[in-house]
Parts: sequence; structure tokens; C-alpha cells
Amino acid sequence: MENEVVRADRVSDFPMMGCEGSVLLSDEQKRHYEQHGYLLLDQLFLPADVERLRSHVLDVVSERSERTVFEAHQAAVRSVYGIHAHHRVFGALARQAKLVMPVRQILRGEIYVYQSKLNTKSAFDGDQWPWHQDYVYWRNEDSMPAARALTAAVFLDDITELNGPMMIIPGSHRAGTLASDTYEGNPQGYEAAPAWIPNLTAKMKYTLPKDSLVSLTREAGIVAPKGRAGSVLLFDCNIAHASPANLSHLGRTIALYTYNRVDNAPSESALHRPDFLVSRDTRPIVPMFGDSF
Ligand code: 6CS
Ligand code: FE
Repeated sequence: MENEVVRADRVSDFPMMGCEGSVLLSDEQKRHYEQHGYLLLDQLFLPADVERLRSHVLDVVSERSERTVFEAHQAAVRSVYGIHAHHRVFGALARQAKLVMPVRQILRGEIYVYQSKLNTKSAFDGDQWPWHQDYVYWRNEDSMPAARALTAAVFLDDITELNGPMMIIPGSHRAGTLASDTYEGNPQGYEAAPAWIPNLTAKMKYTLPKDSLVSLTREAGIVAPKGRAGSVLLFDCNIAHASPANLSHLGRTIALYTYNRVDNAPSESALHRPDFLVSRDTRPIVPMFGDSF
């Protein structure tokens, strides 16, 4: 059955190993996502799966290539990009049916991995991600045609109120793609880095202005979904989100997969950022079932 393309309506015929019932979202979960722009899937992956993934994190973070982005003080790794294409276990994770099937339900079509990364947000050193929308980056930098993408954040550490949980303004995705403040040039500490680095650093190129945040939060407030390792946070490409610096003794490693609709892939001629930031491989993902890391 491995690699067999399974139509969503048949997925319940294939109970997942270690996964009760179908991998599909319930109507209530789909409604929550549509309304709030995010959905937390509590402990979607089993502890044994999480341990297998965590056993590869040090390899990924120890690598030195242009896919590795450091924090401004250069003392800690901030992110490693392209993990689905360069690390077998993180490639297998990206294709897990437990992720792929819910994402296909939400995006209503065939999907591929647009971008993947490991965000480490190290203990005491991990820096912030200011308030922003992701789609601004993919529209402005990669000419992604429409806001038909989402990101699945797979928690590889427990995420608590201490170690820099992601903050979300519920429902802000329904405001569409808002005007952003734009910061031009490479931030301090990245003077010799490539021009795309301000998309990825704590001093970010496109951030949401305070007046937008004030009006968005007046009604909706802010949530910070927390959960045990193995949980997965799905969030829309237009949701306003941020995360604070990690001042705690606890690391906060997350594997993030941005999935895009195959029919929403930017035209290759428009792409100037490297493949590990905007994948050129737009073939539809074939979901993998069972214990396949
Ligand atoms: O530029 C990008 O593709 C990345 N930058 C941010 C701030 N979020 C989305 C994405 O990971
Ligand atoms: Fe983001």
C-alpha cells in the first residue's frame, strides 16, 4: 500500500498504525480552522515517533551550509531550511498521512512542500519572530499567486508558556493580506549575508504595523497554543503570528512544513530565492501511511 495515492474519502479504510480511526479532520475541526485560522492537533505523533525525529535534530543543527541561519549574535542556530529535501527522516515526516490528509482537506486539492525548516529557538538564546503574515513573503519574494498555503508546525519539544510559544491573533487571516512595514537591507550581524536573509531573521523584512495589531486584537485577543511534543499546529498563510525570544532553560524545536496547492505554485521564471526557501519540486505529495519514518 506504500505510496499508493489514496482518495481522501477512502482514507478511513486504512487505519493508521498508532492512530485511532481516520486521519481526516472532523467537521468541527474544519470549522474551527476556517473561523480562527489555526488548529492544534494534540499529540498527533506518538512519543516513539517524536523520539525518532528528535534523534536527528543534532545532525541537522550541526550541519553548516547556506541552509543554516544563525541568530544575530551568531551564538546559536535560528533555523535550518530545506529539511524535507535534505534529511530523509524529515522528508518522510512531510509525507505522513496524518499531516498530508488534513492539509489536503483544508486546501482542497493536491499539495506539495513549498518550504520546510527546523526552528530551534534555543534555550536562553532563541530570538523572536515579530508580528507578521507569512503570505506577504511568498507573494512579494516568490510571486506566489494566491494565499492558498498553510504551515504545519510539528512540536519536537513540549511547548509551554516559558519557551517562546507561537502567538496568534485568532481570525486575523480573514482580514486578508495586510499592509506591512518594510525593513530594507541586511540587519546587524548579517552584513555579508545574501539579500534574502531579512526574510528569515529576528529583524524581519515585512512586519505588521502596530495600528493593525491594535485593531486586530481589540476583539480577537491573542492565543498561544501550547502542547506536548508530537502535537501539530496548523496555521493559515495570512494569520497574524509572532513568537517571543526564549528566555527559559527549555529548548523549543519545531519542524515547520509549508504546504502549497500544486495549482498555486509560483512560475519558476519568477523565482530568485534559493530552492531551499521556495521549492522547485511541485509534484503532488503521495501520503505515506503507518510507521514510516
Ligand atoms: O520568507 C520566508 O519564506 C519565511 N519568512 C517568514 C517570516 N515566515 C515565512 C517563511 O518561513
Ligand atoms: Fe511566519
